[in-house]
Amino acid sequence: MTQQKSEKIGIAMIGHAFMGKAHSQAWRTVGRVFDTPLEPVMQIVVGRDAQTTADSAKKHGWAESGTDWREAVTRDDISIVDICTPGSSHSEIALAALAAGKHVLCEKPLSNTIEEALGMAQAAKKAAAQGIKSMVGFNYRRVPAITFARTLVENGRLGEIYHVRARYLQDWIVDPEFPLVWRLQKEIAGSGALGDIGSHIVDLTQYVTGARIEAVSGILKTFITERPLPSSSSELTAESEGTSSGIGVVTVDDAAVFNATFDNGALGTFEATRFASGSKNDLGFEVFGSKGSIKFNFEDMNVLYFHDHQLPPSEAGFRRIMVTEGDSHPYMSAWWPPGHIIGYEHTFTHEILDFLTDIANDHSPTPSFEDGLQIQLVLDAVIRSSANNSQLTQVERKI
Ligand code: SOE
Repeated sequence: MTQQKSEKIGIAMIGHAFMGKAHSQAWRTVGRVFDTPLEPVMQIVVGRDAQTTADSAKKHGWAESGTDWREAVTRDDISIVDICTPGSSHSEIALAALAAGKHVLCEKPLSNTIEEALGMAQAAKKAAAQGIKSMVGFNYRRVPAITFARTLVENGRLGEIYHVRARYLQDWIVDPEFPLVWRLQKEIAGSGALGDIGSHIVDLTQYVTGARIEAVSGILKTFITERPLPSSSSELTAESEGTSSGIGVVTVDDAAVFNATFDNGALGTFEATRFASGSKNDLGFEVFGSKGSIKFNFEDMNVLYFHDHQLPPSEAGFRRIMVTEGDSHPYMSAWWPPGHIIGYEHTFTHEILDFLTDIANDHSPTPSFEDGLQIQLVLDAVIRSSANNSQLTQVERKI
């Protein structure tokens, strides 16, 4: 099903916290920077509390606000549902939206359980036959330097891939007095650092290398097992509500480390932690191959380091490439002249540009819900490995 150029397309966004803010920025900006094939209409934002959602609508540029997502996803003036809620509600909302014939952009991770992720992937595949598109919001794929890294690998510039190393280091909960927010509650978040930030580095390394993780050996750790309950009831869960002492139990991992084997023969090492004191959002990866290697650090996100191993040893070493050349690097022609760098929020604009373009051109967006399911299966294998003395554990295939 293709839609005509510059046709308006109504958006309903469910959830308006950090990801809702990032997505709102992208919906506002995409048509003002890129020649989008469809003109997004920011029709309604839905949240749990009427007043805070109305305030968010006004601040972030939504025409309406509401508290009933079931009503929003069935409206005739809505064609895209953008899910920006915690993982516990992704499945219910996505299944309803797909059944209503809406295109769905769903934040990562796809869902908190394999069963739900499988159901979402199956529903998305069925809806795709009717021209309905769906995508998972792994936004870092849309960092120009990361898209460029994938191009280098695809063009054979790294040759045979031997090693993949990835990290995602944060430190926002090192303080034991940090409250028991929803990201630390299994029934809402599904898992801790593993699913929240580990999912990003699983997606990125598979995207850049084009390979898939086959088996893992992992360790999960919860450093601080109890925390003060948050003041706002919205952050409380059934389990923690009513706890007399004002202290709740942390039910997710604080850190995950795992080794991996890829189906292209490469070895992988992964670290995802919220206890790397001093590291705020240190996402990085390195890929080492027979003909060349790359290094990326999100804290210097406009740069990719590339080593061409075919150069004479006298010239060997990692070159610092500014990935800002509009004529040769992805997305950059729409922004600024070379060297005028972009930031975190631009990745969401690129993600939504690609989603709109795929809808308009009747192309299948990536990462798909099937890709999201496969990532959940990798995370599930890490959990099973950690529970089994870090035994090497096969990633199940349910696709
Ligand atoms: C919290 O760890 C978080 O907001 C993640 O949920 C996002 O996916 C990541 O991009 C930034 O950190």
